[in-house]
Amino acid sequence: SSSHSPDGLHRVEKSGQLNKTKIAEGGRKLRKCWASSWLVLAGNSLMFYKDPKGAAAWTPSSSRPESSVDLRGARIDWARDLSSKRNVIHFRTVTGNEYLLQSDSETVSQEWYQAIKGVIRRLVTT
Ligand code: I3P
Repeated sequence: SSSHSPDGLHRVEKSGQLNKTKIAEGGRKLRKCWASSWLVLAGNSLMFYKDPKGAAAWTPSSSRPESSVDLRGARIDWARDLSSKRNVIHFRTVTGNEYLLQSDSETVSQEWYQAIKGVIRRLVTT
């Protein structure tokens, strides 16, 4: 793929829909609030957009992210006891923000896990 993020500098590694809930902010636990979100992985960031509800794929210039997290120093693993849902990714930023990311499709969750992990690893060495 050769599409670009809104700043035009970073190649989009991956984009797509996942279920998301933030579970901690700065190390403080939050009440879960699961919602569908459109994710874009580009550069050193994971960006969360309003879910386009399948009507149209996200395009780089169409909108601004609702939020964005820095992947430098972030950690990712499979959530084991954090949810009753299946295929749940546990993602933590260096600032203590934590998210659960989930798809009913094991393949979709696996692809996101590998893509995010790949960027985190790459950032360790750059
Ligand atoms: C939560 C909601 C979540 C559930 C969470 C509940 O209740 O049902 O879906 O998490 O479980 O507390 P509420 O709607 O009243 O906020 P999972 O679906 O991830 O299991 P938890 O409190 O055990 O985390």
